[in-house]
Amino acid sequence: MKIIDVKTETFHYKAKSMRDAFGHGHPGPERDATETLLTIVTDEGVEGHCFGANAPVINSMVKEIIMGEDPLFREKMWRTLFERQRLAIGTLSDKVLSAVDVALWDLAGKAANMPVYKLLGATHTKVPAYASTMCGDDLEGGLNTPEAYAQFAIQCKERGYTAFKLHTWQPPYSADPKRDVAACAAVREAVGPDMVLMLDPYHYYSRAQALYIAKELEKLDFYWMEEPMPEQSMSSYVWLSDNTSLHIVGPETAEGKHFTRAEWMMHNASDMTRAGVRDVGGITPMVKIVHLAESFGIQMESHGPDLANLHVLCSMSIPGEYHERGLLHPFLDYDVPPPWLNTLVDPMDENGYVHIPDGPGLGMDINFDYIRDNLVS
Ligand code: LLH
Ligand code: MG
Repeated sequence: MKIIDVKTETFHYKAKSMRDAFGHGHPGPERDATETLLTIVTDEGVEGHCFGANAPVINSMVKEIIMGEDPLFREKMWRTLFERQRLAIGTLSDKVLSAVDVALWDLAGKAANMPVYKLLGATHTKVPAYASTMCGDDLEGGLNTPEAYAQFAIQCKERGYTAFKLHTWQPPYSADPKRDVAACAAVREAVGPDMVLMLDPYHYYSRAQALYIAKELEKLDFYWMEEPMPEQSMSSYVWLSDNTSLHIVGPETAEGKHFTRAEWMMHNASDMTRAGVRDVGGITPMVKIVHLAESFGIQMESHGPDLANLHVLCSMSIPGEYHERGLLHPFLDYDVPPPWLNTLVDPMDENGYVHIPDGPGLGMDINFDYIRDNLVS
């Protein structure tokens, strides 16, 4: 089998959320937006897909590297793209590597007529999800006060979630450790002792501020906290983990793929490691992190609602406990699929479990008619 084409199709849709000046998502007025589908085509008619591709970089850099290759030589192509990044890190990002690698896994699954999680070696068909909120805002009825988080947590509990993660306030809204703790306390009070709770606060607190929050979360019986300080400073995380019994999760956004996760594990910088396909450059490096974590007896919690993460999670023997479902907000309905998909990639039952699609490859049910009808000319 050979790759004979690498296509990107960019299409219009109406978005109901927007990004603020710091890049955080919030609900917003309906606006025109675009999405891009990457398709890797073979001479045997088997194709692999991934959404969220960067069309200019795929077309100008990736295409010439993978054209003509056997699509099952994923490791070879991933390694070539990784080495190519050294002199092109500004353009050939880990997100681009991820889109290519995920499309190649989708293709491999379709060629084998098997879902990716079974190709990897399955352990589960369903995993618990946590409700992962958007960051705090100042919207009336939104996530503007500790009480608003408490009300939303009750709503999520009623929907079936057994776990809830607060993303609290970040600039342009004022980040404040005391308000974060107040929101966490209000949520614990509202949902009772059994719901699993996590916090992902402002990512640039000092050590003292992060430790203050951690100590308060110990009292509130929180499960974990992630990214309260810049992850470039691994020693800050070694220090924080040493000083609290709260589980510290990371790194999430630190660059460096499985290499960085290995360093953090070696230095006991966190209690649970973290990876998402888009952060680390695809399923291929993420599986390396999973095996590394298993070898050290460390839990790996996946980042982001990507279907590819779910496939990795459903093939892990050491947890990987939760699927991150979100980002959620009282104004938005997460259970409606985007117009380019006929069904949700992570449907959740009333007991808070997400079930993995069992179709070949990633198992996405793509609405190709919608894409064709809305192509950017
Ligand atoms: O800063 C944010 O908007 C969130 O932290 C976001 O990146 C989210 O994806 C996250 O960290 N989830 O765990
Ligand atoms: Mg996070």
